[in-house]
This record gives sequence, structure tokens and C-alpha cells, in this order.
Amino acid sequence: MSKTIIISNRLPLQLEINNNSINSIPSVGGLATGMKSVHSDSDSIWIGWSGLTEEQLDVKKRVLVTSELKKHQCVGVPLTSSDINGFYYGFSNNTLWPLFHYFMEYTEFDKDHWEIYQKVNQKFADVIIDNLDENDTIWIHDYQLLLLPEMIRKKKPNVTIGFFLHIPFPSYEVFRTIPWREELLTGILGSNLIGFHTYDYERHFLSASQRILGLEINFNNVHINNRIVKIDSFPMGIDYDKFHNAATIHNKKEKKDQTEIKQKIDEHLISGDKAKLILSIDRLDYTKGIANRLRAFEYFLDKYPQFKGKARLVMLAVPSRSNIPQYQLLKNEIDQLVGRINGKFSEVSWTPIWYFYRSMPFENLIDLYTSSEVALLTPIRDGMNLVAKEYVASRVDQKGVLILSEMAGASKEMSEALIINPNNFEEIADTLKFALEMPEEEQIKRNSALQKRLKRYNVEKWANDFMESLKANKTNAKKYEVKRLNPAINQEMINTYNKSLNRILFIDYDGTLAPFEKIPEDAKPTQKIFDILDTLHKHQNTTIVLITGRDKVTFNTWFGHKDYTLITEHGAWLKESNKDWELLESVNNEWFKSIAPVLESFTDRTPGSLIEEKNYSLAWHFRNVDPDLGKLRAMELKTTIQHLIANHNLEILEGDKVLEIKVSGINKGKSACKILIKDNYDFIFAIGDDWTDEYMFKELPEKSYTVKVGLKKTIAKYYVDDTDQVHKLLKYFE
Ligand code: GDG
Repeated sequence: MSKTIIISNRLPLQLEINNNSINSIPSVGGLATGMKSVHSDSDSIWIGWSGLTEEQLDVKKRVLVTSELKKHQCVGVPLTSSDINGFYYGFSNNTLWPLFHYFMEYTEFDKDHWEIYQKVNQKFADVIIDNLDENDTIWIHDYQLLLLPEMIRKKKPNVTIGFFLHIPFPSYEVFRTIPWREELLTGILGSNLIGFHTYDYERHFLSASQRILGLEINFNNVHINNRIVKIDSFPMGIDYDKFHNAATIHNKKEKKDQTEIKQKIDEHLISGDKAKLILSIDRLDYTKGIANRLRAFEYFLDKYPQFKGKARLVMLAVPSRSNIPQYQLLKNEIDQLVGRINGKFSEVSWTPIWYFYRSMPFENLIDLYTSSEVALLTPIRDGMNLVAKEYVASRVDQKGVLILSEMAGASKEMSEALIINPNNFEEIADTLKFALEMPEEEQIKRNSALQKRLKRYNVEKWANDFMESLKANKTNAKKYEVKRLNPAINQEMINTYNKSLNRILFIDYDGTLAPFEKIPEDAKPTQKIFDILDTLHKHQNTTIVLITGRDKVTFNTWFGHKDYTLITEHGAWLKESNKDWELLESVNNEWFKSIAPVLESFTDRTPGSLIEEKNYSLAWHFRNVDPDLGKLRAMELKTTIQHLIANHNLEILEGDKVLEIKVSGINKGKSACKILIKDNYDFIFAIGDDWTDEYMFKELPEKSYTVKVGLKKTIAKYYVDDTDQVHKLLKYFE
């Protein structure tokens, strides 16, 4: 029986111990709600920290905690207070949190914290392994647990792991500053699926993986250690019905049943003509732009004094991480700003800012949402921002205007909101005025579009989409597994080989026999390669064909002294055992003079690229070019020479980080067939890593053994992971 294991730093409940009894209150946060449908599945467990340190628990209390957690299908990870300091307050919230939100000035790189972060991630991994059964699916949440996927994978290579990051993933330029960037990336890449709120975070992650770890990226797939990791965006939704229904009930309440805050709000609203409430709700965090918002509101009142005495900012700042110095400083700054602004503008019957520094019950939150004409949410950076969505969902009358920072992930999906730059006070002030004066029809038009989307893509749908994608990934991985050469297929192939009377083996060179080097000339054959080939070559009735896109001169220098069959330049030249080179295709290189200058101009402005001039083709290599620039220039080059090649009967062959221009109709498939028809072979084998080898796989007879090197799309029957495995495979024939 397989189950789902959800993992987050904190478990979705709060524990209270009084004497010898224990009480638990379920958390109401976005994550807890979002995962409810996944977790309520009877076969799911949630692993995380209970909120109580080891020091707070004696043996008796620990037993109580464990059994209380078990009732909620939860398992605790035991953490000490020093773990919490180094791992949570230290590395998670003093390194990763500020850096991932682009607050470099607050980012600390502390080796001790890093060590504790690793240690605590390992503690999580150990608890997971203890609770893991074969075929379980794991879903890990957030930046506190970046190393966990790889730690689990090390112990359980075949387990299915999903990871979701709730905060932004920063640009490569920022991420690269972390001293432990490789470890962090490798850690996350232990997953099968990695989810982000937005496409921007996704592309930043892909770029970091490519640039820092040099990994191959194929669309949104990262190739690592012979696995494919899928990277995708899943914008998190909210429990729409919960907010909408609660708001509906609140709107119907009679005065006597209303909360105190609601009664106060109503007093304000009826206090005068055009009295308006502007709402802001966040955890008190420097990323949320609370100080900027206050200054912008001050600027607004200065610029548009007609709103004095009418517009009021209701600001709820929920205490958060208050033992970190930056948060204490921020709290002081905000206290002072509120005091100063209130002092500057207050009238006997009106204070511009109502400031609450505390957390409020859900009921009050709904009151604030339903009574505020405007929500002003101006984070400097925010992974998503669920408050924006909750505000819109709670507007049962579909009125109300959302002003939202473009730096919040939510702005990508909420284009009907008024989107502002949180650093532009002028824009915020003008937008506030525009919002406060927006006609009701327009408010309804915008909100109804927003509500429709929020209702459809709610948090349950988000969780299901992620899980579906994770399962699809599992199935895909299985599909690949079917093609992977395994001992049974190897044995069957060797048996056929041994029984056959006349064998031929087509072997590609770069990326197959020899690994890629920065400079093509450096990929010389090693003694090991010669030994493997010589052993095969000595077998009776066995023809070894080295088939390459390389030029004849290089190949002749490397292999001319051996009497294997050599095919170079994709089939332009052939050298059979003990014979001279012969031109297989009648080709010329007259066209070089019109194409070469174009390639040179691209090489000049693309650092790291180089031209390889072969007898009958020109290759433009971009393996050492910045990966994005390389792709871009290759596309540009293709477009530029498209019309030139048409005049010369040429074609462009796209290899691995190389574009090759050559006379059309010459390819490895055609040349392999020319060899094949010369004799009657009853064992045909072909192996290659590149797109150009696909011609060969396609043209060879059905009964052939075709093998692709690396997990790329292929029509070959089987695949192996890398050149090491190619060597091992060829040695089997010995
Ligand atoms: C992280 C990312 C991402 C707030 N005050 C009270 C209260 N809340 C609830 C809100 C909302 C939640 O807390 C806050 O969620 P946010 O998304 O706005 O922000 P973070 O806490 O920073 O969350 C963020 C999120 O993860 C999800 O992936 O969107 O970008 O930073 O649900 O309603 N709830 C109650 N009383 C309060 O006083 N009951």
C-alpha cells in the first residue's frame, strides 16, 4: 500500500501542554488548508517539527506529544533549541529568506548556521526514511528543507519526491553569491518535480542549475545523474469557498452579533460622506514593504488633501520572527512612522492610521476584508501573497479595489487588480486616488473576473495539479526505465552476438566513446578506448565502424594506424580496413567562401564560440558559450544563413551545442547503409549520443540493436547513461 508523505518545517497544528494533558489546535494557514485534501487521504502522514523543543519535553510529555500527533496522522522531528536557532532563525531566516527576497544587505553567511542547517535537514531525512515504504510519494515544502530531497534520494534512489518553494527563487546573479550554492541546488534537484509559484522563479532556477552546475536543460527538464527533474510553476490558490461563505454569513449578521471591530468600522464608515477604509494585512516582515506603504500613504495625504478626514489606513501587522534583530528594528521603524503620520494629520474625529500589531481571529479578518473599499498590498518581494486573493474572494458584493505590488507573485495572475511598483510613491498615491474614486461598475467588472479565476484554481486544485504532475513524472520515469539497458537485455544481446556469423558495430565517437572536452581537439582517444576497440576488432567476422561528424584529418591522425572502418564528416569520407580514404559523396566546398564570413562574424561577437573547418562542412561550436547566449545566437545564425544555404544545396545539422553546415543528403544513416549493403550481416549494433546519430538509428534494419547515450528523446531501442556505461557495454562483447 503506498501513501503520501507531506513534509514541512512546522506541523499543521499548535500544541499546548498543561500539566499532564495536551491540547492541539489545527493551524489555519494557507499551507495547512491547501494540503488538507491531500492529508485527509487516509494514507497520508505529515512530518515536521511540533513547535516544542526537546528541552521542553521530558519522557512523559514526549509520549503525550507523539500520541497526540499520531491522532492527526503527524510525526514529529525532534529538534533542540540550538537546532532551531541555527537552522530556523539562523540559516533559514538570516540567509535564505533575505537572499531569496533580494535583501542582500540582511543576508548573513554563517558557517555554523550552515552546518546546523545540514544537520537538521538530515534529522528530517532520518525520520522520513524511518516512515517510508516502497512506492510512497513524498511532497516537501519550502526553503527550510532545500537539502532534504537529495538526502532522501541517497538512501532511497527510486522514491518519488516533489518539492514546492513558497518564496521567490532569485535570479542567478543573486543566488550565485551563496557560498554553498552547489550544495543547495543539488539538494533540491534530488526531487523528481520542483514547483514554484511563477514562471519567473522557475526560469531563475533553471538558469542557476545550468550556470552553476553546468546541467543540461531541455525545455523545463533538468538532466542530473541520469535522472530527469521536471521544473514547473503552480500558482498557489486559496480556499475560495471558505472566505466567500464566511463573508456571506458576516454580511447578514445583525448588529448585536457583530464583532467589536466590525461595529467600530461601521461607525467610521457612517461618520461622514465618502469615509473609506484602506486595508493592509501582512506578517511584520521587511519583505512586505510596510514602511514604504506608510510613507506612500503620507505622500498621498499630502498630495490629495481632500482625503484627509475621510480615508483611513487599517494596518494589521502580525508579529513574526521577533527575536531576529532586523525584525525588531523594523517594528521600531513602523511604530515611529505610524506615530509621526498620525501626529501630523490626526483630527479630533479622525486618525489616518489604525494600527494593529497582533494576530486576529479569522472572524475579524473577514470583517476587515468585507468592510475595506481598498486593499493596499505593496510587498517589495513576495512569493505569492495570499492576502490579495483572500480579499477578492471575500468581496461578496464584488465591490472593492485591490492595489497590488508587481513584486508579488500574485500580480502575475491578478491583472485586473491595480498593479503598482512599491517603490514609486507617486504611482501609489495616484493609484490610491483612482481606486477610491473608481465607479462601482468598474469595481464589479474587475472583481468578477478575478473571482471567477480564484474560484476555479483554488488551493485544492493547486495541490491536486501538483500531485498529478508528480504522478505523471513517476510514470514517465518508468517509461525511460523500460528502455534502459539492463543485465537481462545485455545477456540476450551477447547471446545473439555470439551466435551470429557476421557482425557489424557502428560506434559514434564524441559523447559516446569519449566524453566532451572544452576544446574538440582535446577529446583524444585514450589507451582504454583503444584497448576496448582492439579487443572487439580481433573478434572473427566483426567489423568495427567508427562513425563521426569529425573531420578526416583529425580522425586519420587518431585512428589512421588502426584498421577499423572509419566514416568521417557524417559520411562524406570512408576508410575501410587496409584501404585508402575514399570520397563517399561527390561534394565540394566552393560554398565555404560565402558562408565562412557569416560564421566568423558570429564567432567575433559570441565569446567562447569557435569554427571548425572540415573538408566538406563548417561547424560552429557553442559548447563554451554562456548557455542562453549560445542558444540565442544559434537561432540567429540559423535564420541568417537560411537563405544562403538554399542556393548551394546545403543543410544545417544541429548537433549537441554545434551547428554544422554541410551539403545536404549526407548523413550517418545513409553512409551506414552504404556499408551494410556490401555484405550480409546478421548482427547489427549502433550506438551514439547525438541528434545526428538518429539518422543512423532510423535507417538501420529493424532487427538492429540501437543504443542512445543519455536520456534524450530517441528512436533508438535502448539507452545507457554515459560514456562509462558505453565502455562497460562494449566490454561485454569481449
Ligand atoms: C509565504 C510566502 C506565499 C495573516 N494575518 C492573519 C492571518 N493571516 C493569514 C492570511 C494568509 C496568510 O496568513 C499570509 O499569507 P501570505 O501569502 O500573505 O504570506 P506569508 O505568510 O509570507 O507566506 C508568500 C505563501 O507562503 C504561500 O505560498 O504566498 O509569498 O511569503 O492566509 O490570511 N490569519 C489570521 N489572523 C491574522 O491576523 N487568522
